[in-house]
Amino acid sequence: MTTVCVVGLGYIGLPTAAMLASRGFEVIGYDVNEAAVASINAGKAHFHEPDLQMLLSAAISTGRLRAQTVPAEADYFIVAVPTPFKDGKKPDMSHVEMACDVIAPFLQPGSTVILESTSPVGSTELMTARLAQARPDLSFPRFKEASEAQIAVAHCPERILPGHMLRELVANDRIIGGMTDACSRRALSLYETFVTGHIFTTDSRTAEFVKLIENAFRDVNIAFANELSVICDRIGVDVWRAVELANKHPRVSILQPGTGVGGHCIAVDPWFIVDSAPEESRLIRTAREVNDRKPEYIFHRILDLADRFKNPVVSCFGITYKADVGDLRESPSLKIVMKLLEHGGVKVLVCDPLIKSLPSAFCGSPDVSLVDADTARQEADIVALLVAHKQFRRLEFNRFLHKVVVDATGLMSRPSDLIGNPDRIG
Ligand code: SAJ
Repeated sequence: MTTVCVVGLGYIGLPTAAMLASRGFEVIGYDVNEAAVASINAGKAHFHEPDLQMLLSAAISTGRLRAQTVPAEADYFIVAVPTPFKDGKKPDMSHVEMACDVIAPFLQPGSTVILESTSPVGSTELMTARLAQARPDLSFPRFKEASEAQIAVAHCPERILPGHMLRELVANDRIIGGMTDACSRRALSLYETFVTGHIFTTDSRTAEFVKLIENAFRDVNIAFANELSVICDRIGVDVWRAVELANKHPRVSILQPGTGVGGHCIAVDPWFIVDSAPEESRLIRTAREVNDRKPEYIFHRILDLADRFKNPVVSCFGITYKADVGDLRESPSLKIVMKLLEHGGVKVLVCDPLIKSLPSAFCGSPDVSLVDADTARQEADIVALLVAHKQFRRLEFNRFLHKVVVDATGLMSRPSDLIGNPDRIG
């Protein structure tokens, strides 16, 4: 029986572990978070993702997956830990380093270590060097050198989209970048058991860069859309209609403006490119800055409109980081609500069907409460449409016409089948 140790049971590691268990592997999930480990062993996912709960329950009940707070010996190690940035927007690789230190004692001749976390170029080589230093008794690959080593190391960046993770885990094409061709082949033998998309192999540095430019590409394109929305406000053009019509051109496909870019990926990864080549990454840096400025811009628009009311009530529709996902990480809409509360002088009503309670940062504030859509509409002086959840696409917007509306989503002006689906435009 082939064993896989998945290091990090978060948004990427847990779906991957459950998927591998469903394919008949014996999977040991390792995480330092004791509460998450206990919840997983009880068959309960510690975050929401469509179909994950079902897959996890089956994996636990068949005994193919178990979670623990120590790693175990395995044929494959998949490292799926966070790679955020630290001060100065520099990559923080401490979780990957810790993962190396903790799995090193469990490596055995024939083990393959795969880094899935999005990482700066050169990380797989650094990871290999760190493992080699911890285990001088084993032979490790050297970048692009032909000779075979006992341990294989490769990068296989995750590509799955929150909200569609389990489908994309299987269907998406994958890139594998081995330290050597032999390493790529060993990693390939694992992924080809469950990936139905194409799997392309390359070297580790190229694979690292490919992942970074995928997310930077999206960031730059969203920044273009966000810049257009600000220009359109200035010159009095409906940005949604303009984008829709521009996209009728066969070679134009503009993304959708919004409240900014949230989540733990697109708002972070482009900085890894900027850090590696600061002088040369002017467009990528500017795109990050344009997207980061968007929540501030929307906050000021709301504030300007609030001026005309004595005790303004602002109803914010949506605070998660994107449509149809209950994840608040780095949410631009959440930042807007925070800024309104910090500014004071406004009462904020939050309506978001995907969250059960307000984040703890708000607890105790008398100026904010979580309400249903009817209350949010009825009590609002200003309606701020911040996230295009599908529940909001069904709202009757003619009932909002007497309200002052700030629409960052296009909910009020776009055809409903295009909203929340930026990849199907025009
Ligand atoms: N957004 C817009 N306008 C758009 C599209 C997105 O404002 O037209 C905003 C969203 O509201 C959200 C942010 O951008 O705040 C990011 O959302 P997203 O759906 O573009 O991407 P993520 O962060 O959920 O997932 C991305 C994906 N990368 C790409 O599409 C290139 C996913 O495939 C990656 O696996 C993931 O990053 C990751 O983990 O790297």
